[in-house]
Amino acid sequence: MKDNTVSGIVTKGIGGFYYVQVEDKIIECKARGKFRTHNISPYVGDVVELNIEEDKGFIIKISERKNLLLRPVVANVTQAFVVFALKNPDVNLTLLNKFLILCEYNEIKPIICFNKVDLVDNPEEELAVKMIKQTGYDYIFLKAKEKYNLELVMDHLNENISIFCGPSGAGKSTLFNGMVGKPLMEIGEVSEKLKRGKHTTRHSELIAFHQGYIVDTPGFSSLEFDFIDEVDLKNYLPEFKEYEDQCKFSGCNHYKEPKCAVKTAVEEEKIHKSRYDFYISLYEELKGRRYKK
Ligand SMILES: Nc1nc2c(ncn2[C@@H]2O[C@H](COP(=O)(O)OP(=O)(O)OP(=O)(O)O)[C@@H](O)[C@H]2O)c(=O)[nH]1
Ligand SMILES: [Mg+2]
Ligand SMILES: [Zn+2]
Repeated sequence: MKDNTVSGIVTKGIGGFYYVQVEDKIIECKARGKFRTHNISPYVGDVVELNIEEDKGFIIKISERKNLLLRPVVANVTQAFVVFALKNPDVNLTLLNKFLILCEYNEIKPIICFNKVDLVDNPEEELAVKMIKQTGYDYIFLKAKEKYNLELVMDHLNENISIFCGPSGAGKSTLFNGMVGKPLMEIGEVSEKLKRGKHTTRHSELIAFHQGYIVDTPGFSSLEFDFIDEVDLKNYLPEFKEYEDQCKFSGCNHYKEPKCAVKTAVEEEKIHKSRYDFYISLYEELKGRRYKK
């Protein structure tokens, strides 16, 4: 009997089976019983070791994860295309900023994709675009439906595990399918979204693409942050960094402290007010939650 151990990456998990890419092959695997008894599951994105016994794979080891996103569950993500439509649906700034916090927290590089630029007169004048410009993050204007600028997205892929996140209806699947060149995921109509049963992307799957992997995800509209301590929140807004050394108090939370350089930068319009207002409202929310416990 042939018996050997190889390593690969989990690209899909359905009904107790895991599909593991080993070099250029996908091997259908089961996880060893010990994972079930310890309540540990391999996730999409996990680097695993498997035993191959007569063409069947058994996952025997999961490598330590760089990170683990929970909604949807994907491990070891290095880059996120944060997709928001400039219209239909309108940009929810709070949600956009929450995605960015989540990226920073997980050490994922975000690239903001402003989609549906065909629906606005001047994308540069949109509040969300002005805000993002001041963060220093990379951003791309897209018309996913017309495949306009998709090559800019592809140029950023490199050897990453890239996720596409953003609210339902933003155009993630359209973008994703347009790049891959064949429909992998169902595309839904915004107007149909409220009707039961008519929905779109259901599970995550890693797809080998260029030198890396891309993941399509279900849309989400709210994110929880209970794992972040309010005093750490400031570390996840990178444009605050260059000012915080000049705050009067070391460890300044840029909240009610006097002589705060971050607040001055907001007044001088060097930091976008929407980002600061978002920061304060999330800071207060996290602080309030902690005292309730
Ligand atoms: N006007 C316009 N519509 C677009 C564009 N890109 C996508 N759409 C439309 O937006 C709708 C939603 O697109 P999807 O790709 O399904 O959006 P999604 O982000 O994957 O949505 P979920 O899977 O629900 O999260 C579809 O009707 C698309 O045809 C665009 O560039 N311009
Ligand atoms: Mg979708
Ligand atoms: Zn400060």
